[in-house]
Amino acid sequence: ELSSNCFNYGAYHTLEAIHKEMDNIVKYYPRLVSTVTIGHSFENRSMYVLKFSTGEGRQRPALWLNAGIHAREWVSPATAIWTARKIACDYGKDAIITSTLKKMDIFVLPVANPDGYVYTHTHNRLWRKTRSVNPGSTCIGTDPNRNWNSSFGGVGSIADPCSEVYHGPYPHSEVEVKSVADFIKKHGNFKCFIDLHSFSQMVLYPYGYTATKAQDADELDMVARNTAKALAMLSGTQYRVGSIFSITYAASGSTVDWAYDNGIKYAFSFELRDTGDYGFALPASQIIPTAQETWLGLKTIIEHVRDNI
Ligand code: PAY
Ligand code: ZN
Repeated sequence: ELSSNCFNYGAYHTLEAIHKEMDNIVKYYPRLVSTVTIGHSFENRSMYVLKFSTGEGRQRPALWLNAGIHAREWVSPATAIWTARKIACDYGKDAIITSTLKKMDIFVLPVANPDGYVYTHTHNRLWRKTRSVNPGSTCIGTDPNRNWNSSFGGVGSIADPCSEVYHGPYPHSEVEVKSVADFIKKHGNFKCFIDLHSFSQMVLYPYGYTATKAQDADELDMVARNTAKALAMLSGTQYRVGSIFSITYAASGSTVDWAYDNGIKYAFSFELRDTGDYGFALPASQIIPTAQETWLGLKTIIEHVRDNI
């Protein structure tokens, strides 16, 4: 179990260290895990994905775990890499994970906005967006969670490149978003998409762009409630549940709305710890407790997906 490994899961890491740890996981679990480079960022960093697969065939039903789309939400990549290791360790031991991987593949993208993530280490801890250049503006970056082709440019996104919720010049203008979207469309058999953000402690489902209920809202709400319940079992952490629009605010062009409107019924977004005491600067001492409780929630979703596809 990664015995000769010196990666500390209870600390925040650079992009380089996270990518190295992904290679390390593959080294220890080569029959289960492999890496896939699905593209490159604006500044040419790898969009580096872990693929968990036990089965034959190329387009098995699949689940996508997305993290770090917003650069400053550091507990998201930290939780994703912890989760990746957990999946690898638990395969063959945990009944839910083992049976799920018999039937489905799992893809984990721990840092979906690598340029932004690096920038939060080198220049500005609170950077949110990508680092793409906006012609005609001195302001940098697009909000990748407003850049998807789902009600692009609608309510809760802003046309000003200087805004934190700038939607970008056109849908999937951000190569980081396009890489994920293209991979998922080409694959064609994703059943579940989970996007990890922080902070606020919420399990969210579509829509963000409208108050209108999603067709599957009742089922998604039930799953999200069970997810929050399971998550709270570990240490009582309370999560709120609802659609993005109803319990946060309007957000057009968001990741999970795109997933949902492209046929991925089980689309959820987590807002991880905390509720604002530390906010984005969640102390590293809370990484493992966050990842552990989140895992109970994720397993609730995974089990439901396994049984309903
Ligand atoms: O998770 O997709 C979601 C909801 C919308 C998020 C967004 O604005 O993109 C909510 C915020 C986020 O995680 O980016 C919440 C945080 C605290 C923020 O920056 O306002
Ligand atoms: Zn976010």
